[in-house]
Amino acid sequence: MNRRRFLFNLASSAIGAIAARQSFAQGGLLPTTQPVEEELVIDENAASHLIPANFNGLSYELAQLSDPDFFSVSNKELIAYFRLLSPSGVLRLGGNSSESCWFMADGATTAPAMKVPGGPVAQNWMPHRQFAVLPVAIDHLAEFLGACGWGLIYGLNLGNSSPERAAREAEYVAKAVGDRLLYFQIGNEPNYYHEANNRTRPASWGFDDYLREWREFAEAVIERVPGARFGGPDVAGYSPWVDQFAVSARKKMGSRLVAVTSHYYAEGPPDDPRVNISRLLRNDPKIGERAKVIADLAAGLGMESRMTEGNSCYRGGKPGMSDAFASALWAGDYMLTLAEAGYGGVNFHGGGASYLRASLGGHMPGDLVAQKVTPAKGAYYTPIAGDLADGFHAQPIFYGMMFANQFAGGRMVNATLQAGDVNATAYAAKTQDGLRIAMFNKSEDRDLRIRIKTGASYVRATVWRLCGSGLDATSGVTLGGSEVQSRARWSEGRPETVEFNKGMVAELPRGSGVVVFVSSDNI
Ligand code: BDP
Repeated sequence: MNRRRFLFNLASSAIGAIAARQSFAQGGLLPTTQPVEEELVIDENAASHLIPANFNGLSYELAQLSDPDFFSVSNKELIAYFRLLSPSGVLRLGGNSSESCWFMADGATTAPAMKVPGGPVAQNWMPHRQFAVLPVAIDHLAEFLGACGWGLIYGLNLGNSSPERAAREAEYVAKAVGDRLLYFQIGNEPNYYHEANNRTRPASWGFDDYLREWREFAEAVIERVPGARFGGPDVAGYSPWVDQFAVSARKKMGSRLVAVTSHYYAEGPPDDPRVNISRLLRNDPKIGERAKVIADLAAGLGMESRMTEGNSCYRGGKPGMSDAFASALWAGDYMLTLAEAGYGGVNFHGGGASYLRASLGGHMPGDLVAQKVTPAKGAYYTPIAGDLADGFHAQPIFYGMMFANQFAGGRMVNATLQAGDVNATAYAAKTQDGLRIAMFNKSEDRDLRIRIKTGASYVRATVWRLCGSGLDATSGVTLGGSEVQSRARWSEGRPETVEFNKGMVAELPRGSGVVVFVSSDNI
């Protein structure tokens, strides 16, 4: 590319920055200011973790299987959305509802007894009804996964089931899903079982009880599925159970235990007025630090670490935040934080509103907030919204997941951003064709101009921007200049291409992200 074109592109990036500033400013939010000039230094020699091709993932309630037409090859639209996210992602089924699902192996199988906890319903956040999963739903799921090219993590009911029931279900799943089954999990967030708003177990129930029960289930599964593999403990938050389980279960199960898993919700609950976009986007180094402890522990024991469930705000998400552009920036940044820490994958929770509501004991507190913002729609954090009747569409967080997935298959390298006091982050990975660089400006009032410097020489770079008209915008999000259209149609808009020898200058307006594809090729 000649110098004139290079300058034109730099100018058009600057125009992009001004436009973004104006649109935020037009909303009456922010004054326009000069961009802060900073530097990003990339050291390609300091290569670390490989980001697996199946890094990207979704998590759904197991109860979603009570509709055998949902995960089915006839649901072509959903397959297209999955494939747009990743050609080789991971679907995790579980959630609170997995503790009230039962496998109806045949016409003679009856539902297990349902323990509805006592006390006021308003204070109980576990399902109050059961969901039957039929063999046909598993058959359809297997075909669906084949059409998507995705793998499966399947959650068995530990809360309200028996080892024998779990084993029969596991046997059917293993046979139907075959190689696409990565592993089973047993129980969803068992570290909450003893709590007052769960009560799946008595208040005195602890880790040793859990591990004993978990093993009984696992042994029963192994009897019917000799090659069964497991992940766990699938607990909520930064629980010490993660470390305890990794060490003790690995000791007992050996190489059958393949993954250390847990959940992370950044904020919550939605009806807490302190939960807002600024808090979601604030810089929290503890997330990466804690993730690194788990990833290192898992790797040291020969296992993968995966965040099998999570999102921006628990209890269904917060309208105006979890379904807004801020969630795209949060998700992209969070995924790459975990990739840098050595995680093998991340699954964002979502799915049909009715199943999520049921998973929360019939509650969806975001509705109370939504009355002021948007009409109540259900699960506010879901990456893919909609249903079979009305069709599906990509929510803002979906774009953040697409963005971060550009790093899948790459190897993280050192990226040091001098961003002063601006809330910004940067990541880089080596790929077969060169280098990928991601930057997020999570500040609400400061634009950045970043001078990127690399050790090696390259030829050119293509830039994709992650943009929204405001952090609270619930529509109009774009990646690479384009929105995801109906039926998951998306293609990169007019490419922004610049020369890249040992660096370039990138404009990074407030509230935006950029992924730079740096290539050693001339074409
Ligand atoms: C998790 C549960 C999931 C819920 C989610 C939420 O596993 O079933 O839907 O919380 O609170 O703890 O949104």
